[in-house]
Amino acid sequence: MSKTKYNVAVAGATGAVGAAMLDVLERRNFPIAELRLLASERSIGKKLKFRDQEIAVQLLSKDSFKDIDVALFSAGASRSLDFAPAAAEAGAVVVDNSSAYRMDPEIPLVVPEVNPHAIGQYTKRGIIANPNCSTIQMLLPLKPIYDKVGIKRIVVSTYQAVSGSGTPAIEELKNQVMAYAGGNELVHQVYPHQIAFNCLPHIDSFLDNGYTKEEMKMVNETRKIFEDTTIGVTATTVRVPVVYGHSESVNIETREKITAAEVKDLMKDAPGVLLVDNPAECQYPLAVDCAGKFETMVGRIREDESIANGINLWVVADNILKGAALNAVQIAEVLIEKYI
Ligand code: NAP
Ligand code: 3JM
Repeated sequence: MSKTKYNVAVAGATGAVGAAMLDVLERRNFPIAELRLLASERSIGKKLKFRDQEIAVQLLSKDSFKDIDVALFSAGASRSLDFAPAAAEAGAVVVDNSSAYRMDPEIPLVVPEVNPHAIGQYTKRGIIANPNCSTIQMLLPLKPIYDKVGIKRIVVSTYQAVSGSGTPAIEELKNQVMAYAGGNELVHQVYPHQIAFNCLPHIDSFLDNGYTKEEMKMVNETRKIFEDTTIGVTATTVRVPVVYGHSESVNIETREKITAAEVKDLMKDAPGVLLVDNPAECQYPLAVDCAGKFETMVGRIREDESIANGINLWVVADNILKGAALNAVQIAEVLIEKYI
């Protein structure tokens, strides 16, 4: 640490992820001198609470970043494209939560427990990308397995919470549940279909290969973070009527044999991972238990009896915390500890 306190900007401070950023900065006691809160015209003058202060929200513009050391962005991909370069130009290091820069070869894509060494590459463009929520929580438990026995292929299906689509989606689910209970018509705007009492195999837009962008984020980001272009990944991403917490069924084929007991042992020491795996007592990771928690929960670990070297895992994390705000703040912590 070269300074004792840092000037931090949060772009998208009024959103679901922005609010979690403030919460995480406070909970982890990030050393802040000035906190600058930025959002759209709609929020100018609105006040947000941080520690014992009330801070007024300012308009996000190219001039917002004078004297800022770290800029945390979660205002959507097009705002990141429009304003992150200006923030970097002004001398801030940007940690971007959107998909805008993730696959740019000059921009590091980082999960601090998995590839912290990549953070040093921020010097190229002044921007570090935060991976997609579903990728982050999958790679935490896979990292120690990858290091020990190698991973050839991953087959993942996700069960993703509506909070990943922002505050309006949470309202849509709640309104539909109330309408259903009252015998009224279910109205949808955020999603193309009813989300209450339903599962939508459709997150982000469809591509020519039949996959969604969300599915291809998991494929491409995994390869970039593991620095392994040979790893096979296939994903099906599904929106489910859960408010907080993404769940994932992860099936892997390893290069060498590993037993379920050995995987459980690895999980006990894996950074950021909490092993919850006692089926006899009905204990396994649940979305309703992960809300507000920093750990990624892993359970239902068992051998895939259909192939020689296969393992199944059930992985659950708070998509707004480890999937977005916490991971971004952890990157900022490494930055101030080692680099700025
Ligand atoms: P949200 O609740 O809808 O909040 C959106 C935020 O962006 C609000 O603060 C909003 O400000 C701001 N914003 C929108 N348009 C703007 C503009 N033209 N100029 C300045 N600010 C603008 O969404 P969210 O769930 O927090 O997600 C925000 C972004 O974070 C997403 O679009 C995505 O890129 C990223 N994200 C990443 C992950 C991940 O997996 N890493 C997960 C979720 C989200 P107002 O309140 O003033 O409108
Ligand atoms: C999660 O501006 C946008 O369209 C953002 C949409 C979005 C993203 C994204 O693509 O950045 C919403 C929720 C993500 C993400 O993490 O990839």
